[in-house]
Amino acid sequence: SRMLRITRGALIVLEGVDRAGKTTQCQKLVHALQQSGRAAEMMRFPDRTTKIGQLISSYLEKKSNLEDHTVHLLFSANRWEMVPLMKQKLEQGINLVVDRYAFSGVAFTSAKPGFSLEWCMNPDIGLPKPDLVMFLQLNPNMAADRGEYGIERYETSAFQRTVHQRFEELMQDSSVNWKVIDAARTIEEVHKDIKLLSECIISLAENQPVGELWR
Ligand code: ADP
Ligand code: 2DT
Repeated sequence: SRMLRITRGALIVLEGVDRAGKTTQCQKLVHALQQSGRAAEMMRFPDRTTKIGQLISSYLEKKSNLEDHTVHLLFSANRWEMVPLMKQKLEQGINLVVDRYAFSGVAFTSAKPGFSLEWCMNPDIGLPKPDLVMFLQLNPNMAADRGEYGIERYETSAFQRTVHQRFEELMQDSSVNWKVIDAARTIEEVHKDIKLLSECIISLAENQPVGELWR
């Protein structure tokens, strides 16, 4: 027909250890896409604004304790509760730039003793699959140079090293479109790479349905 077809937006995720520059780069990417006339919005996980997000936030701030399996499932539920909104925005042609996703979920919980990668992945199977996951690669020593670790849970160099190893294992999975970005450069240099990769994937994604993660 001669009706206008609205092409879908792309789901773009930034992952990496603390201090790698995820938030900085998500904001710059959204801005750059908007400047070039594309609809783009940022999201982040955990989304601390929902009821589930408030439970998570209180846990991360060490104001409450939660059993390890329980908190893992809350992080996953915090993604699932946003899925209807995410799908709606993608269908409306809005590109979503997401600061952390299921990969952080798996990397952080599986860094705890007794948690397999497989167990951790299960609750996130079937989430909207990112068209592109950029891993901001930065060695933990350089990350530590970008500022003191904060007081939140998980913010210790020993734990972050294990998290980094788990991310390396997740990146072996070729069903996910991983791109490793050298995050040890200037903010502008890193941004240039991220923008180029994102523009490419936005064009490619237009003609494909949104996939299902790990299925
Ligand atoms: P993340 O979201 O991955 O934890 P942020 O974007 O919050 O990282 O950045 C952490 C800190 O490092 C901030 O102070 C930020 O200004 C700084 N930073 C971000 N990218 C770079 C970079 N490429 N070089 C130097 N410092 C950076
Ligand atoms: P920031 O808000 O500073 O990114 O820190 N985390 C995150 C998990 O343990 N599981 C998850 O599913 C997600 C998305 C990473 C959030 C902290 O919570 C951790 C750091």
